[in-house]
Amino acid sequence: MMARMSTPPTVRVTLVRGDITQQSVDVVVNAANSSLLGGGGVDGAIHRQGGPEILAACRALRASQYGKGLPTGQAVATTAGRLDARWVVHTVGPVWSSAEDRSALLASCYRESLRVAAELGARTVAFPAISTGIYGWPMDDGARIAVRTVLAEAAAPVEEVRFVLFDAHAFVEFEEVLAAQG
Ligand code: AR6
Repeated sequence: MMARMSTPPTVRVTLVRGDITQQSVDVVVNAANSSLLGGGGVDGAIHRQGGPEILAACRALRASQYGKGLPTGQAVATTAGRLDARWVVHTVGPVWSSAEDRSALLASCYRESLRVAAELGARTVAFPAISTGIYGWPMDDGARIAVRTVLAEAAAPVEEVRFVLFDAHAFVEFEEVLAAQG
C-alpha cells in the first residue's frame, strides 16, 4: 500500500506580544480605514514610525485607483518608509456589528493581505489583530477568524505569518485559538 503523501507545513504561524512597527519583516499589515489617509491605533503608529513616504504613497493610490476609498475587506501595498520592512499592506477591516455577521469581510482582510504579500514575493508577514480596536470586534472572535484564515490561506513564498499583539489579553486569546488548531 502506498503511503499517503503528507503536505509539509510550509507556513509557520507565530505570536509576539509587542508593537508591530518594531518588527523586522517583509510586510507589515496595517489595519487602515478606507480613506487610506491614516488614523489612530495601529494605523497612526505605522504612519508615525514609517514617516511621510507612506502617506504620500497612499495619496497617490487614492488619486490613481481608490478615489472612492479602499473597500472593506480589500488590501493594497505601499512602501514601508522608515519601518524595518519592505512594504506596508493596508487593509480595511469591518466595523463590528451585533446585528449583522461581517466575519467574511474580516476573513477577506487576512486573505487579501496574504495574496498581495505573496504577489510581492514576501516571505515574512506581520499582522495586527484587525478590527479589534477602534472597530470594536470582540478579541476572541477576531483571533479565531485571523488564525483560521491564515492557516487556510497562507502559501509560498510566505514562510512566516507573525501576529503582533499589543496587549496581554490579545496575546492570550490568539494563543488559545492557535493551540486549539493543533
Ligand atoms: N502594534 C500592534 N498592535 C497594535 C498597535 C501597535 N503599534 N496599536 C494598536 N494595536 P486599531 P481597528 C492593536 O484600533 O480596530 C484607525 O483609526 C489594538 O490594540 O488599530 O481595525 C484606522 O484608521 C487592536 O487590538 O484598528 C481605522 O479608522 C488592534 O491593533 C480604525 O482605527 C487593532 O486596533 C481601524 O480600527
